[in-house]
Amino acid sequence: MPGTHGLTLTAHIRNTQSLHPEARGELSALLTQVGVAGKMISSKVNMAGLLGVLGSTGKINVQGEIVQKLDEMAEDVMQDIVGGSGLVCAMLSEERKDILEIETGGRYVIAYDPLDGSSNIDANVSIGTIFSIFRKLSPGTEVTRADTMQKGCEQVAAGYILYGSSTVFVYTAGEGVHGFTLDPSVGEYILSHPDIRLDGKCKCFSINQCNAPYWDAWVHDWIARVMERNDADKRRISGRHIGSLVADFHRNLIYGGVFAYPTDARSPKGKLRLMYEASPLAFIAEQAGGYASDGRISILDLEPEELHHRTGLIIGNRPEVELAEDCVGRASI
Ligand code: AHM
Ligand code: MG
Repeated sequence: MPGTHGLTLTAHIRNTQSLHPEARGELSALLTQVGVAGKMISSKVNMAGLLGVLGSTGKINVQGEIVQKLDEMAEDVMQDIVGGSGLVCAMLSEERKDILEIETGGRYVIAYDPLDGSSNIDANVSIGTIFSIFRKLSPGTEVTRADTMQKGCEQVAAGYILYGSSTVFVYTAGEGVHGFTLDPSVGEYILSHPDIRLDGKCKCFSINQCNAPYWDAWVHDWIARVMERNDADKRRISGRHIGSLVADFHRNLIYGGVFAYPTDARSPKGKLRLMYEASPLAFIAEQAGGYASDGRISILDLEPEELHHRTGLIIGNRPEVELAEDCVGRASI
C-alpha cells in the first residue's frame, strides 16, 4: 500500500513486474536506470546558468541542427548510466549518427532523444528526455537490423522525463500511463499522476501556425473543422504551443489536447523523428486512451526505414486525430 508518504517509482515498477511472474526484473532495472539518468540531467539543467553550460557547442548534429552544450551533456549521461547498466545491447540516439552497440550486451534496445526541445534551453522553457525500449529479438550477441528497426507497436516500455517547474517521469510498460514527480529533497520520484487518461475533452490545440504557408490543404481544412467547436457561446478549445514537443505533449496529456507537426513543403518527410519522438509518445498516448497518426496510419504501425526516419505527427485525443486522418483521406480522393 502506498501509505501517506507516496509510492516511489522503483516500488511502482517492481509492483508492476510482480504481476508478471516470468519477468526477470531486467526491464524494471532498466527503467530505474533511465530514472537515475533523468535525475542527473535534471540537476544539470537546473544548474545550467551557474555551470556555464548554456548556449551551443558550435557543432551541427546528424539532424542538421545546432548542438547545445546541454544536448551533449544529456547524451553523455545516457551513455554512462543506461549504456553502463549491462541491460542494453544497443543505443539509438537522436544526437548520434550511428547505433551505439554495447559490448557488455543486454536483452534490450533503447532509442532516445536525450534533450528534446533543446532550442529553448537558454530561455528556461521546459525540455525533456524521451525514451523507447524494445526487446532484442535476435538470438546471440550480434545486434541485427531486426533488433534496432522495430515498429512502435513492438515497444515494451516508453516514457519521458520532463524538466519543467518540477521534474516529472512519465512511463508506460503497456499497463496504463503513470506519472511521478521528483522530490529533490530525498532524490526520489513519487507517484503523483496515477493512471493518466487522455479520453476526456480536447482543450488544447498545439501547432506551429507560422508553418501555415507550407501546409497541405488538408491541414487548413482540419484546423477549421476542429475550430468549429468554438462558437459565439463558448470557447471550448484554445491554442497552446510551446515549441518543445515533450512539454507540449505533457500539457495535452494532463489537460486534454492535440499536437500536430504535419509534413509540409519545408519538411516533406516531416520534422520529428519516428524512433526518438513520435513512436514513444504514440505508445503513451494510446495507453492513455488517445491516438497518434502520421495522417494516414497509426504511428505505431509505421515501419522505420532508417535510423533517423522522420514523420508527420498528429497526437492527442483520438477524435481530433481521427478527424485529421479523415481530412487527409478526403484530400486524396
Ligand atoms: P529537438 O529534438 O532538436 O529539440 O527538435 C524537436 C523540436 C520539438 O521539440 C518541437 O516540437 C519542434 O522541434 C519545434 O520545431 P519548429 O521550431 O520547427 O516548430
Ligand atoms: Mg527532439
